[in-house]
Amino acid sequence: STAPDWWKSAVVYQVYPRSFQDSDGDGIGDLRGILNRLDHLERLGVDVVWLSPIYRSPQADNGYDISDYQDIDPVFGTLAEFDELCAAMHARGMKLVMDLVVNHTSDEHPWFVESRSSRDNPKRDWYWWRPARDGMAPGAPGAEPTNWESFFSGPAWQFDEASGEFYLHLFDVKQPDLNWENSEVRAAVYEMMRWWLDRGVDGFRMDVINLISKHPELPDGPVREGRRYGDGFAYYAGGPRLHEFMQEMHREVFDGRDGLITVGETPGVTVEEAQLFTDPARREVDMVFQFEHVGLDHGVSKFRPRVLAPGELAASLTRWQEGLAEIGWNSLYLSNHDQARSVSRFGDDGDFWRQSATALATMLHLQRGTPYVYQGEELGMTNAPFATIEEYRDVESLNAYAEDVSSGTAMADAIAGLRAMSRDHARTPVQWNDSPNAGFTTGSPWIGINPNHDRINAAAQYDHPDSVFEYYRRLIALRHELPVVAHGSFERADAGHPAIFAFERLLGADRLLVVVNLSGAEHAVAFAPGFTERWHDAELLLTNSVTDAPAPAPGALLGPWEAAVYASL
Ligand code: TEU
Repeated sequence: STAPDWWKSAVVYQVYPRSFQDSDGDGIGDLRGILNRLDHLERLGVDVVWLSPIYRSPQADNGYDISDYQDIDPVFGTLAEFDELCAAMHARGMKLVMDLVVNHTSDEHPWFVESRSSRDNPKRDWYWWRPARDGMAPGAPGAEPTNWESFFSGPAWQFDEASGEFYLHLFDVKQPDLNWENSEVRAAVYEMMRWWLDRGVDGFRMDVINLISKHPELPDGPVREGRRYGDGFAYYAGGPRLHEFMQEMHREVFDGRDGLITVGETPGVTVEEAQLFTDPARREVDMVFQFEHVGLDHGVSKFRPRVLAPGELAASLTRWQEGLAEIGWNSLYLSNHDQARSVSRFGDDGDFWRQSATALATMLHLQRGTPYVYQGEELGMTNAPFATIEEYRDVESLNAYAEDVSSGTAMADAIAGLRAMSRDHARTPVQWNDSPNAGFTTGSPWIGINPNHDRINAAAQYDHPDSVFEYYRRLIALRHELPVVAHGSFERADAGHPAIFAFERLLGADRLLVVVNLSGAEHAVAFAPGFTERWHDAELLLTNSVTDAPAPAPGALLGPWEAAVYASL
């Protein structure tokens, strides 16, 4: 549809092509594999498919290091196969969103090859080049132009012997940051974006788009306890020209086109900044991925996680529901290719696996915003039981492990942090059936397949009324059927025990009440004043309970991970 805000009642499905479906037996997922699985996506009822990068890439960061923005990497297929997939999705009424990774390129991109070739190359200023600090010897500790730490451990600057300067890479050394201060860079990016939209693409997910404007004076950041480098986030994110660039991009790329959807990935964004990004009057992006809830369990660092207290997740999501209630729009997600599996991380992948997977889905999909389903989340896929460092593949995880080992900060169990938080948990192949390779490949998979695919797989869940897949299908159908789900207001309704998360959605006379027990213990439901009267005669619309339907009345007991949705329509 091309109604201006069609994306408010849409559900987006994220495919990580490398791990979705292999069709040529090389153990790596590919475009033809996705084509062969479109029935699964249509059955689930999703409206939009976001593909993680499929462009030509050395795969240093699994495709988030791009060496040709306008070609498909041979490991995934060809441009002709892309066109076939795009047409097939459109034929089924699905839209296709590409991953836009333009804060940085691969160091093998021709732009960077030219830029590094000499200090007076015309493309030198397309990247961030700086001499060693204060004329220090480049190899001396602290010689880097700023003290910033990379997201992937170690310094964020790499010395280039040939041209005698350092270049900035906020991520891997093979991912040099583009210099968006340079209007030639911006023009080249916008031209590439228009080329994809002209080819039929329906929008973009914009990788770390809040990093494209940096504070040009490049100041040092504070060095945190136990860290070797400084935290430069305040200086390399949310810079002074960020919204200027976003509005220029909208004018140069999106103006005059309709039916599109755009989402900015903005690590560390605040509610106030998210309002600036998503206020429609500002013509920047439709929504952003904020990171508050997926940062809650980070201890002193991501790989030193802490256990959340009951109610922390609900409180964080409530802050964002309230923060963008009047201006802007939320994306709704718990999973993606960078986050450990939500049922393992926020639920219970043991005794209450199905119950907690469906409770989390209820809580997320019935909030105000556009929900994102990450491949396998609709099946309740869990973290992988990787027991040795050799089973990990992700550059972020491997670098963090190497840093721990080299700096002697490793814990007794040197991979405890990876076991809990590695991005690889999200990257094990989708579990299609209980055959040896889960139906993912006829070859040997690039990463281990979770052994629990013998019981957690799509074939075992299709048409089973109590399966996670069928529950997701019903939730997605609700968003398409009831305007109150997409357009209703949000109001927190619970009181009493913090493990109970209840909220009301209102649109005119239509009302929904969502009540979820986000814990493994039974708790009484208590409502804030004013809700009790409104909900004494509610009609049960949906529950994940396979036994009894809990009444919404205050004092009713909700079993472990029980969720119920009541309606007055
Ligand atoms: O992720 C950016 C990002 O913030 C994550 O790397 C996150 O900070 C990290 O995983 C800790 O949670 C985007 C892509 O989604 C990611 O896959 C890429 O590795 C990264 O940018 C660089 O392109």
